[in-house]
Amino acid sequence: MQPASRIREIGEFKTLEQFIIERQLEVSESTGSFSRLLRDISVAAKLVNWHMRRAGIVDVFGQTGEINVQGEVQQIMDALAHKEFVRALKRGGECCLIGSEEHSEAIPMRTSIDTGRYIVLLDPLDGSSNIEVNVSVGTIFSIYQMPDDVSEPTLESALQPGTRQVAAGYVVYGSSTMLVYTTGHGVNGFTLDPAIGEFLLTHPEIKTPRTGKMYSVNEGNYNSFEQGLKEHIKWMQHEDSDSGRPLGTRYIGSFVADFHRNLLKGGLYIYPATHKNPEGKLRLMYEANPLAMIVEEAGGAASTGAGRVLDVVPTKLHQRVPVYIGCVDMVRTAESFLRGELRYP
Ligand code: P6P
Repeated sequence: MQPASRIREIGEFKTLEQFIIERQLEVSESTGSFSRLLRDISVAAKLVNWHMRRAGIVDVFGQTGEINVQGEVQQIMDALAHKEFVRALKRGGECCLIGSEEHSEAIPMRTSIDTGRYIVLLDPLDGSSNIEVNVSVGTIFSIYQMPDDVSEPTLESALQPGTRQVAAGYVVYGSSTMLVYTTGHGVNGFTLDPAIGEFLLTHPEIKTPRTGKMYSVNEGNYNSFEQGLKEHIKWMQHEDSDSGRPLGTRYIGSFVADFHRNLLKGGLYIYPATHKNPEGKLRLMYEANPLAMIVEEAGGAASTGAGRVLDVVPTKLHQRVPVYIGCVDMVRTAESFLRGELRYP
């Protein structure tokens, strides 16, 4: 008789706070400041999760015509998420500057008593157009330290290449709510247990496979793709059982959700330059860079097609880049097609 699979007691799971304290030596000057910053981010994530889980209720009210669900709910949710993160970071006092997709300018956070030296760049709610159809959405955050030679936080002090991030993470509000982050010492995933209001370490030391059987791209834009990408897509669709092709396609229209699935199962997410978005659609500072840090730490790769995402020297807070991100072998194959080194047919 097979023994029943052992159900772990809740107390066996390490909470995010316990994990952060245990690991705080990873980030230099472990004065506890970084630990408190991450706690502030997790508090905001729990509040956004609370709003998210009632969005459906608002949606029902919206169907009575009382609330314009489509635009307002999305706008409410984007603004709400932004507000929760700004409020939590302001109260925490560890953050000196915020760059948010929801705010055109960088937001200074210091008051006279604050000495925080962390800069947080974030997309408070990525993919929010999916909320009213109950598809997973996410928050993405990137953390830098103020340069040592800078006393007052300015936008310039935030515009650092992705290689200088001290930490990066995302929250995916899906069938469960997970927070995944790295400080450059492994990637760890925490699942929110709403019953106790804690993020629990459920996915320690996440590693992504070298290759995968899935790719994510909006093929509706196919005609505006550059030739190398067109050939790459047709190559992935070619029937060749020896090489495991054709690959499958999964494209949710929510970067965090597509990225998270590909991180765990293997895959390649592509948002290239298109006629409508000639620089690509995804933002470098608070979408591409943080997920690039995570995927590289997990053994994957992230490219603009022309080079490493993390090496891009930023010039603007909201600049966009093309993104090829996921399993290292799949990203390298994409780059080879884009350079014309690989051809199809
Ligand atoms: P498209 C959401 O707006 C987003 O930034 C990503 O989350 C998502 O992957 C992408 O845009 C979807 O864009 O042009 O395919 O609808």
